[in-house]
Amino acid sequence: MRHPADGAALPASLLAALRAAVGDAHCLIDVDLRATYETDWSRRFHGVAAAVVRPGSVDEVAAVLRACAATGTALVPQGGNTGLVGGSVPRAMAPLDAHGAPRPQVVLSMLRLRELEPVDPIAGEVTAGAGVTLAALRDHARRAGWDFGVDMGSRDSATIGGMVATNAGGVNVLRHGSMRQQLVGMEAVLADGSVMRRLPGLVKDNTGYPLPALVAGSEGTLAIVTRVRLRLVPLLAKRAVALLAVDDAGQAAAFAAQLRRSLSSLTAAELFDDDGMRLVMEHTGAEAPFRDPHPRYLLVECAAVSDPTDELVTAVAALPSRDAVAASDEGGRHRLWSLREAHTESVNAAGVPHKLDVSVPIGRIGAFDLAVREAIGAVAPDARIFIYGHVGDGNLHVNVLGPDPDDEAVDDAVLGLAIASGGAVSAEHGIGVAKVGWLERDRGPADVAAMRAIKRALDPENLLNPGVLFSVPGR
Ligand code: 2HG
Ligand code: ZN
Repeated sequence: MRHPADGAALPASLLAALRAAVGDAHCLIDVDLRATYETDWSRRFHGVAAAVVRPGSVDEVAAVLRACAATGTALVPQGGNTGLVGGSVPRAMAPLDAHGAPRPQVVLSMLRLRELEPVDPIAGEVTAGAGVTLAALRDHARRAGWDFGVDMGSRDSATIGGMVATNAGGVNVLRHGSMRQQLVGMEAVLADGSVMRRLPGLVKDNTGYPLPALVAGSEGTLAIVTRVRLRLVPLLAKRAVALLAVDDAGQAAAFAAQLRRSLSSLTAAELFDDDGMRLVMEHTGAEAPFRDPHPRYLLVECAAVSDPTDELVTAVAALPSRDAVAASDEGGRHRLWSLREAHTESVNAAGVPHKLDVSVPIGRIGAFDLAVREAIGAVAPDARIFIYGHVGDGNLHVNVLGPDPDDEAVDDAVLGLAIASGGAVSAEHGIGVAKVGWLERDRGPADVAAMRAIKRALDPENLLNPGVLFSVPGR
């Protein structure tokens, strides 16, 4: 059996404690068994874990945290490992202890916490374990006549715990909000191994600080989410999708706004460019939706109790788009959606991308889309640029292929422009390790000091995901 090659060795007493906590079979130290937990989905971020532990209950999570706390071991929580900012894999440079020695990093895989309770039909809520995938939750809700308000392309792998920890957004934010808005309660293990449990399913509960809302989006730095209580939304089974060819991102945003006003059934408004669509077509073999290429595309979806096709087609026809197609049968909707949803895998198949997930005031999306291409061209003239995202809520995913993964010039150009445009350096993917240097430039010193104070109060030894959000000394 091969063992970690990293300098940060796992003390024998800790290994014994971890094995006692989760069982030998779920404490992985063999190099090959650890491998998939050590590299992120984009292949841009990787590090060495001294061990990967796979607890099967909240008590086992608590036991792991107590064992790591006793030895100052860093914990890297991981769900489906679909994050895109390096927050769910070990740091490439292990964090150092007070004596300057590398601290071992243990990956805490939450995939075994898969319990899904029956839907509460009166409250319209469900309690789900952190390791339940989004697809499993959605199917479960639908079987009970409800739906879940958040959806995204990585639904088969992304887990509910990871999605809460990162406050994931996805394609339906303009209708239902992001993960934080779905939270009715949470169970989470704190750094000292104690358990915060707020799962009664109360829609209104103003009893003290809203800790679940704070843990949501904290990227595993404040607590380990083990279970959540989630609100469900009505199941709107009739759907229609339209794809509009447009001049630019500004026109896409203006059309999306008009559709939001005229269509109460609108659930999504997504943007992509022609280079992205060609890449997707090459990668997936999809057919072109229009005879001629167009600069940008706007994909919109409506969902309702009764068929929304007519109202969508009427509203789209009233817009001066370059061209438009619509589909309401499942195959046609899927074909149009996959032109947008297959962007991430298509970009990944073409290289190791720089992924800049930025938020921009919606009214400035058109100007930003043009300016950011120029800014990237100035620092990386040969780069391939693909810009897609959730135009209905101002979230663009700027993907750049070409520059070395460690070359930060493109990241600096894009993120600097996002701030200068009144936007944010992260819309939905988080800060992770990728944007640590940008937290203070975006939020300002007072804001970050308050965040650090919260971190110190809840995790004084910096055990939980060190190196994410805030920089720490590394090797
Ligand atoms: C999406 O909206 C995801 O498809 C991934 O947030 C974005 O590939 C990306 O950069
Ligand atoms: Zn997205």
